[in-house]
Amino acid sequence: MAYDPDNIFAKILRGEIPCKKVYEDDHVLAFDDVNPQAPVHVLVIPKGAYVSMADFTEHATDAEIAGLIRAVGRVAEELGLVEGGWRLLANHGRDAHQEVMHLHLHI
Ligand code: DGP
Repeated sequence: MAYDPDNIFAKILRGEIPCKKVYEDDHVLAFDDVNPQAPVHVLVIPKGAYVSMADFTEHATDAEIAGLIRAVGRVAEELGLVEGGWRLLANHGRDAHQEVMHLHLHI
C-alpha cells in the first residue's frame, strides 16, 4: 500500500492537527491517543513516511529503527510505567483493524 501523506498522523506531524505531545526527538513523536483504552495510552510514531511495521522494517534506516525502539523505552520510563508494567502493541493491516495508515506503536 502506498503512503498517503494526508493521513491523520502525517497531519499531526506537520502541525496541521493538534496533539497532546509527551515526547519528541529527531526520529519520533509520541502523543496521547485520542481514544484511550487504558489510564495511560500513548502512540509513538516515526517521523518518516511509513505505512506499517512491514514497510518500516523493510525501508527505514538503521538509525530510524533504533530511534523508534529507543524512544519507546524512553517514553515508558518517563511516564513512570517501568516498575508497574506496560504493554506495547502495533496493529498491522486490515485484519488487525489498523485505522491510521502511518506506523504507530501503542503504549
Ligand atoms: P489503530 O487501530 O492501531 O490504527 O489505532 C489508531 C489509534 O489512533 C486509535 O487508538 C485512535 C487514535 N487516533 C485516531 N485519530 C487520532 C487523532 O486525530 N489524534 C490522536 N491523538 N489519536 C488518534
